[in-house]
Amino acid sequence: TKTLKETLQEVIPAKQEQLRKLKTDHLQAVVGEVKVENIIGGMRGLKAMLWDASVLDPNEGIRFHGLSIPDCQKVLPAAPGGKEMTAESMLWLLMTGRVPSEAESRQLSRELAEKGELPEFVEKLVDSFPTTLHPMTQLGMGVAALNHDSVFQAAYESGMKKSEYWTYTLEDSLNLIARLPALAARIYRNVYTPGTTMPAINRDLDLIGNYSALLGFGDNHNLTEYLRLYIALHGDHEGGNASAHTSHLVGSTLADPYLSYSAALFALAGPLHGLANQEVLRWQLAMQAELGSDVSHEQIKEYLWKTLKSGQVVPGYGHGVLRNPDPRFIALQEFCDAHPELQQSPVVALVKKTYEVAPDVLKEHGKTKNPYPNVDATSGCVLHHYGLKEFKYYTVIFGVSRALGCLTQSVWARALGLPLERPKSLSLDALEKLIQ
Ligand code: CMX
Repeated sequence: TKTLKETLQEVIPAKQEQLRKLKTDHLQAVVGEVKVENIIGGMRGLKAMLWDASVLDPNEGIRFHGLSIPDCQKVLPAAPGGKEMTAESMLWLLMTGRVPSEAESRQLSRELAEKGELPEFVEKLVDSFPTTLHPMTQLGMGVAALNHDSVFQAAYESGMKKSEYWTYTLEDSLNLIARLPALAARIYRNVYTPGTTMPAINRDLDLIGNYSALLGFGDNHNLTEYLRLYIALHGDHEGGNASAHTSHLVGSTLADPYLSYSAALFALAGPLHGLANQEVLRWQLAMQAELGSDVSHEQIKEYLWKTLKSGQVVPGYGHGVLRNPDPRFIALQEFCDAHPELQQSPVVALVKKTYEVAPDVLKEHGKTKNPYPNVDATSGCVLHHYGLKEFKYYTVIFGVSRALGCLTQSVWARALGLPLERPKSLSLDALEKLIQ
């Protein structure tokens, strides 16, 4: 069985060659045009980044190296005793473009478990945060502090060669992914279950099996399985989304993976991006509190209009790229359909009922280009049902997941020698001059 690093060593030369050919033969080829719309419209639709691990189609949704979500659910190895794909399997696919064997996936689980302990000073740092500090702020700060042990930074200072950048970036990335469960779980325990004792990391468990146990939910097999699916699905969503793009930009300065991923986490912490899953639950619970649990479609419709008329967005709906229901939303809904206990949950039922009404209301409202749900519309209600009710924590779970894609790209950016990112900006006057 090869390690992840050995497999990467095998696949990197072909990609380097692909890039070399583009550089030598096609540097001047035109792939699109820049309109004023792109410049003042958040660069929506502008083809301006290289990101190999996943591509987002507006209608079909995400594909990871060409594999759709249902494909991944079929071929990616699950944890022993489980059915859902693991984070390690997804990481292996994202990094190498290959589907790992069970043995490869298990070996990676073992490697990550062995690296999973936090340095003591980071434990102390996290323990010193006020419990009122938002869990995402705590996560971003904890990740940034882990750069104390960055092997990339140390090797850069001692003069490593460019061709070695990716190996140190990989080592940092795996160390960071390995430590995220302990960091994220410590934040949860400090804020929500203080005084409880965290178990030690179990070297025979997968990353998310350990995360669930560290959080205190190790006995809940269905929640652990849900977390595996959730984290694999949220792992990557091409490069232009705010967290991925931030990580890529910061990494392009040769800041180490800890610094670039902590920056990404602060982008994820915005309500238009990852924080939406927290907002969805807050909004659905407020709806439930106002209308009771047995609500009609008509009542939900009125509640949606109330939200819209008060100038707020409907959280969990709309997307910068997608123009159909998000296949991640559908995969999580299918998880609900397959688990009878979730059919009994009033919040899961409310999310489903909202989905039956919201697209038509948003179409009539007429603003959003995509009236359909994104993954955040449903991801929180299942956590809530299984007892992970503290919705301010939900984006942290997203943050544990998105490391898979962002750090994969960090490794590839170094393997391909991608340059510092530095687009051209224009002032309003300069823009006006250009269009005269
Ligand atoms: N409810 C109400 N209005 C919405 C809306 C929603 N769910 N989604 C978009 N709109 C509005 C926008 O605010 C914008 O209004 P203005 O013209 O007044 O500024 C208009 O519709 C056009 O927006 P768009 O082009 O369709 O959407 P954007 O690409 O600009 O933004 C997104 C995408 C996700 C920020 C937006 O749909 C939104 O705010 N959704 C709610 C928050 C959310 O669920 N975010 C999570 C996204 C997934 C993720 O990254 O995790």
